[in-house]
Amino acid sequence: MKTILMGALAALALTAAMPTAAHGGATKAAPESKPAAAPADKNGVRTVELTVTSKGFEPANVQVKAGHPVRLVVTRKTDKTCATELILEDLGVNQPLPLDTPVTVEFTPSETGTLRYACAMDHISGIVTVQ
Ligand SMILES: [Cu+2]
Repeated sequence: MKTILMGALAALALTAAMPTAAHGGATKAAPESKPAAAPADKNGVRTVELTVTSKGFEPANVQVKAGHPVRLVVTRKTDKTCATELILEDLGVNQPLPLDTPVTVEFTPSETGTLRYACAMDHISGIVTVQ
């Protein structure tokens, strides 16, 4: 599935992130203890992994840099949450979060500040801090 949304910022695209390994088995160990601010890869894209657990979005605050592309990889790991989608209003993002399936939200923040995202009912939220 591929969805292109128009947003206030350029180069916003959502793609389903299919892991290279076949999904469905419990074979993939998730790196749970990554620091919130991941280093940029060689293409300058900063990949930030988020999970949705019964506690909400984790980590709930990540830091990125203005003018640098960001790739959020979001995996919902529980059904005990109302966060079955991620709404990032400032960017026009409304991304469904299928269970145990990483989905990718890519954008390039143009200015410093904070981008707030939340579930559809705005109960559970997190922040991307743009520096
Ligand atoms: Cu909710």
